[in-house]
Amino acid sequence: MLLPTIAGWLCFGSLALAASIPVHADPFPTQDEWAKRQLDVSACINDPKSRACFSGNLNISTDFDAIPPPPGVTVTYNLEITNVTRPNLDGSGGSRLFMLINGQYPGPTIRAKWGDTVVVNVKNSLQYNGTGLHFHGVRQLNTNQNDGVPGITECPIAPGKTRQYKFQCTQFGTTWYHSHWSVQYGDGVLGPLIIDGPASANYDVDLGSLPMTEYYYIPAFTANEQAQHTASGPPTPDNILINGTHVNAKNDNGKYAKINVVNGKKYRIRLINSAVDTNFHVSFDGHPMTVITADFVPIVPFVTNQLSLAIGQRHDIIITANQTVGNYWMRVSIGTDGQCGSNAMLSSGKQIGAVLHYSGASTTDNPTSTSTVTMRTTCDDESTSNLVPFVSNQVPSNVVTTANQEIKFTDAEYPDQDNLLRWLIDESAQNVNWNEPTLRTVLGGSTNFGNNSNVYTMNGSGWFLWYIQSTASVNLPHPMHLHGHDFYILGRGSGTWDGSTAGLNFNNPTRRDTAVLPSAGYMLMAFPADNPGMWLMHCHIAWHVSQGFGLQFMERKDEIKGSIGDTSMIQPGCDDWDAYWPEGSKPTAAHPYEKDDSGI
Ligand SMILES: *[C@@H]1O[C@H](CO)[C@@H](O)[C@H](O)[C@H]1NC(C)=O
Ligand SMILES: *[C@@H]1O[C@H](CO)[C@@H](O)[C@H](O)[C@H]1NC(C)=O
Ligand SMILES: *[C@@H]1O[C@H](CO)[C@@H](O)[C@H](O)[C@H]1NC(C)=O
Ligand SMILES: *[C@@H]1O[C@H](CO)[C@@H](O)[C@H](O)[C@H]1NC(C)=O
Ligand SMILES: *[C@@H]1O[C@H](CO)[C@@H](O)[C@H](O)[C@H]1NC(C)=O
Ligand SMILES: *[C@@H]1O[C@H](CO)[C@@H](O)[C@H](O)[C@H]1NC(C)=O
Ligand SMILES: *[C@@H]1O[C@H](CO)[C@@H](O)[C@H](O)[C@H]1NC(C)=O
Ligand SMILES: [Cu+2]
Repeated sequence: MLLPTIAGWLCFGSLALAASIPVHADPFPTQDEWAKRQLDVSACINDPKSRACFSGNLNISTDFDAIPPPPGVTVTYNLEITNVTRPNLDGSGGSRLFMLINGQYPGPTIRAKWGDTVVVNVKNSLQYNGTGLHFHGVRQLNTNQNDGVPGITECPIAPGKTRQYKFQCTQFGTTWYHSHWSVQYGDGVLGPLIIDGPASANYDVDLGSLPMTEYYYIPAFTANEQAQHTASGPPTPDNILINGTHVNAKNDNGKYAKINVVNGKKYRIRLINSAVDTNFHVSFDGHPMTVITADFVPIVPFVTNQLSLAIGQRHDIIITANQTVGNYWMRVSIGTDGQCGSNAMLSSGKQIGAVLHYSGASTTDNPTSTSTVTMRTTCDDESTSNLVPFVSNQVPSNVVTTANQEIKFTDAEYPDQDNLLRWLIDESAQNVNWNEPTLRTVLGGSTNFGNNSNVYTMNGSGWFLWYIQSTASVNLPHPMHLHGHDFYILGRGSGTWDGSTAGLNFNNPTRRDTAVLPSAGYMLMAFPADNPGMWLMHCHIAWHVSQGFGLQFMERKDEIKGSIGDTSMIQPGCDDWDAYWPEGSKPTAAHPYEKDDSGI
């Protein structure tokens, strides 16, 4: 199905080339060098000089879409979601409502190895909200029922109830998990997810994840109400949080996140944009970044002094601590061009970012480092020309003539409802029914989905090309995220796609799970129908998916039931939800609030 053009070890491994080439190859070999090497598999361990190896014959040349890893061990996490009132995380004084996992922000890091099975037991201890956890970018191969999307793959977890999620890690790298219930992750229900595996460049130390978000002093549910009405529009964030902390504009009680390094070593840092409405660009003073992933996909390493991340995207980077011992700024700039966002910190005069701290340097002084980098303020993600997948795959060019399907994206404003804004997919704002998840409907043999389910059919096992064409009157770029797949970006641009293959890339195009649809433009997304299920695709601006910017693919409907295994948890979950929130019910003492958005 996915034919590697760079043959990798699959084809060249048996050639008796220089058997004497050591496994501990430094500098890191190029793709071609990897392909030509005959390595001693038993010696191929993942250490600072051989990060391409993992274990056995699993390595960076293994196509994880084509070859699932052998099963590893099972790792189990127990997560409890509670609503709490806490002081503001940037030390600005005052407090606000949060919804936290095990009482912490960000939530606990879930960590497993490539091939392992992750089990997550979730308890909803919120007072008045449903919940559900989605593992962003995880392929969930043949486990659609564990994708964690209320109204699509499950009923929400009712207050006081529990739910177990279980999936195998067929990919490796960095991601995050978050609530997919309305805008709830904006109030704190999220955490990093790391799957250890090989890498496309060497490093000494893995520093773990660095989630970045904007920060509001008001709860996300309050901000969401404002964002839905164009008269007010989305509120301006008050600050940002990097790894859960930042200084604030008002006083100096907050603190910058510290990234701790020792002179002479190479560090891997896993950057995650976990925001609800903000595009970030990052740069380290005096420390160029070697970028090794685009979402879960390992890429041919490239070196840059600034890097862009749209919401939901991840980039793993390597920096070398080879400057004079001291403190250096990690600078973060915010996408503000074309009205894609703002932040109250921008006018504070304080540096937005974090501190790269060398062992031996002052632990109290802020950096005095300077930068020659002009930070971008665009609302886009990293250029696809920089993001070349390490395992090279071809997209069949006839995907353009056989299966391309347009998704028309527009918007509507309702003056009689206080200028309510809705985003429309082929004229329909998505609105899920929490009581009737579409997966359960399909498993029951029906396709009688509710209005505004926005279901698109993918029959058969071939390649599909979907293209989103935006002619919305409110012109904004949108970070589009697909569940259950990485998609191949054949092309994107402003204006209207003319339907021709001119300028499209079929030869190892960037593939990832989130990419930005340009303002008033188009994006062509190709992927094979190799994972039966009901898969959401949506804008990852939390306000926008809440306002209807979502659809779902019904992929190989007739094979879903036979391929996804145990679905016995769905009905009890729905029974619990129906008891808490009967279908069509008006607010009650138990659930005092209305559902007034898409539900996801
Ligand atoms: C690397 O992976 C490829 C594809 O999975 C495999 O054929 C090859 O034997 C592996 N090589 C080593 C040294 O592990
Ligand atoms: C939990 O949330 C409710 C409102 O939804 C609030 O009344 C209650 O005080 C919250 N509990 C805490 C500990 O913040
Ligand atoms: C969820 O809880 C928040 C905070 O208590 C509240 O503002 C919101 O209305 C609730 N949503 C629903 C649908 O109950
Ligand atoms: C972010 O914080 C976590 C928890 O304290 C820590 O383990 C991790 O190393 C930090 N990330 C970076 C890149 O420093
Ligand atoms: C420090 O490391 C970077 C990136 O690895 C490299 O480009 C640069 O030449 C090194 N600088 C010094 C002073 O060694
Ligand atoms: C769905 O839409 C149709 C056509 O607009 C309408 O007649 C019907 O009442 C709607 N059903 C529900 C449950 O809202
Ligand atoms: C998909 O297959 C079903 C039969 O399972 C058929 O009813 C439907 O029309 C097909 N849809 C498309 C878009 O090909
Ligand atoms: Cu959007």
